[in-house]
Amino acid sequence: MRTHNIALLPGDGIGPEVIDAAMLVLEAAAARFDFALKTQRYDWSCQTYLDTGRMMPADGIERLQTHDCILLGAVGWPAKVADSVSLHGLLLPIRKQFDLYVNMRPHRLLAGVDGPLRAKDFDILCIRENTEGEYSGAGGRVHQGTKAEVAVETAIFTRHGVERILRYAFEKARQRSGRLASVSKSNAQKHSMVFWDEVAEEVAADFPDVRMTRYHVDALAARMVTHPETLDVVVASNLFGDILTDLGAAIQGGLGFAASANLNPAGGGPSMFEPVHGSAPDIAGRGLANPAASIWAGAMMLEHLGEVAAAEGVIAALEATTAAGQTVTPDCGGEASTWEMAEAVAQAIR
Ligand code: GGG
Repeated sequence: MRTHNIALLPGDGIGPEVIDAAMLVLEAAAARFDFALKTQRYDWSCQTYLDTGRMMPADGIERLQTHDCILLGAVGWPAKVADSVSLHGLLLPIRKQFDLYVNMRPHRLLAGVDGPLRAKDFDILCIRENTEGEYSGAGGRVHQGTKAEVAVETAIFTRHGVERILRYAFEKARQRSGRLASVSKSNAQKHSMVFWDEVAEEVAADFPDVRMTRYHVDALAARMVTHPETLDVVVASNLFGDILTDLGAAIQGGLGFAASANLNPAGGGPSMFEPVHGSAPDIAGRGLANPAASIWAGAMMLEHLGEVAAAEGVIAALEATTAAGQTVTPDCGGEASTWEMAEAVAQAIR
């Protein structure tokens, strides 16, 4: 039997709940579609940081390397650990170490889910650069705590990094509608974003069948709200992509629905799948979290593992559950708990 070796990183807050919920569904899919999931759980979190001074052990990356994929819940416990510590101690090093340079985030309305927009017929695939740009971590602070304090955060854009994310996005656009929106802010950021636009034009020359439109990020954000149906594949830098995909989550009904895949198309290490949402400490442990995003992320993982029929089965079951509207969490107007909604999705697969 085909066996896939998965590292589970539940993390903080609602992370463990949504990962348990996703695994309930993925196990149902494995049983139905004849494959096995071998899982290893790593409870690396802000609690690990408080106990050991590190978000993950020194050999954490080596341990993750042994798996086919990583399924991550959420990181962050801002009351106890600075968000910058949790992000730079776990999520960002995994993306960087495994060179997961593509962060792919689909935005569409699941059946039965009402987004806040009048336009319902949108299907946007955001491709976010995931290893450099504004999240490079380069910079520093001097004269801390004085009136002369200075903080510098350097965004690093390399030709290698910009070109490869654009090429990936062009390929995706070619497979879909042939339309690509490339996002920058080259009127204001005259070095990095002018460079982004130049590389985008160069890459575009290799894809004559794809119609690329360049947008400034502010204009693109407005268009996502006013005319989302005019957009298909959107490619953006790390920070712009992070912000735009929270907007994408909002228009698809909330962060509880937004899933993501962190991919290295060249392979060589595990790819990572995660809901876009954070740890939501205010609702942690209460069964209120919507498991749709982690289930959808799990489906993306199955597709990546070659289990395409199972991935489609998971999405179909999730949509059957949201369309029926009876066993959904309070953010979708229901009264079900995280686990009950996941159980309904799993039941629809079985
Ligand atoms: N589900 C993963 C998570 O906890 N994300 C929180 C977050 O702030 N992520 C920032 C990022 O995706 O770069």
